[in-house]
Amino acid sequence: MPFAAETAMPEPFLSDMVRALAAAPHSLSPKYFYDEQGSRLFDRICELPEYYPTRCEMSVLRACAPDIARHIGCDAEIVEYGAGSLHKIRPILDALDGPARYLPIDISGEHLGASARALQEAYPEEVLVIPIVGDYTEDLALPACPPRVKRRIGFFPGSTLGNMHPAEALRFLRMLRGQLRGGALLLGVDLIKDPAILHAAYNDSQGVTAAFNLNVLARANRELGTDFDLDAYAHCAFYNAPEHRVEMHLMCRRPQEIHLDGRCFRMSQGDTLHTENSYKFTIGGLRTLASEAGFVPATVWTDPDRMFSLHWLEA
Ligand code: AVJ
Repeated sequence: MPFAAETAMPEPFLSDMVRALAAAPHSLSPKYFYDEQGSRLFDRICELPEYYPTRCEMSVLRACAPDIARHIGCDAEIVEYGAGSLHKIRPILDALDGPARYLPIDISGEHLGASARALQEAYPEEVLVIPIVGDYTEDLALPACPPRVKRRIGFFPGSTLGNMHPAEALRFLRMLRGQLRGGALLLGVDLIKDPAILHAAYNDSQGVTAAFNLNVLARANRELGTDFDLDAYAHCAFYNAPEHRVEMHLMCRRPQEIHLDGRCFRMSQGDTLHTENSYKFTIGGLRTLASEAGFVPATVWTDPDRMFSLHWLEA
């Protein structure tokens, strides 16, 4: 029964939103972007001309798939953290010569279920797809490996690591190392580059990133019964060079009262809800971070323009 995805624990969206509104500076985890609507908007972001990370990472994955497949070997189990639409595993599956088990973990259950079914149909022989609905930032108990599986390979593409503060990233990598011991982690991270390129990637001309950012308020209205006036908030994204990160905020354009859980919260004009950090890395900086987490950094693959990097980290 590969598609009886395990039911996720209810997420603490309500308590996190209350906390975000109660204390300044207001900030909310970017994981709340990814409901059905948000996951669809994110897929559209990945197609935008300005949003280079997905394209660059896919080009590295395609170009280096044979070498990556050699690193993985056969009879491996691949666990993808925050798997989304399951596009990125395809070049790897195409290049693998032995059978594999593939465990995509994602918080958006329906999106994952549909993507997992499509992938399983496309690779009926080559791979067994076992979707897991859950929050991969928590130390989920993964199903035990069958005896045939030699080692577990983590796959964490998309520079999602960049959503975490450095201390949090270190803690998360340590947890992954615990899950992958004896195997390896294939980690994709975005690289520091011309701030104009970074700025454009998060301020696209079609406004899809703005819609993605604002969707978290729409989601709160739908799921928590808040009364955010979406029109009163502006998408705001910029590169914070000293911190090496792109920040996304929702900026309040006029004074607001927000009702939630029997309480009333106020936001003034110019106040922001900080919705995401997207840290950018140097290759050396990432390797140092990985070493601190207990990994042994090995091969690095990049595109010719060094926009994006994929790291093979022995666990
Ligand atoms: C999927 C978290 C890597 O930070 O670039 C895209 C999400 N936010 N546009 C990123 C995102 C705005 C993306 N990550």
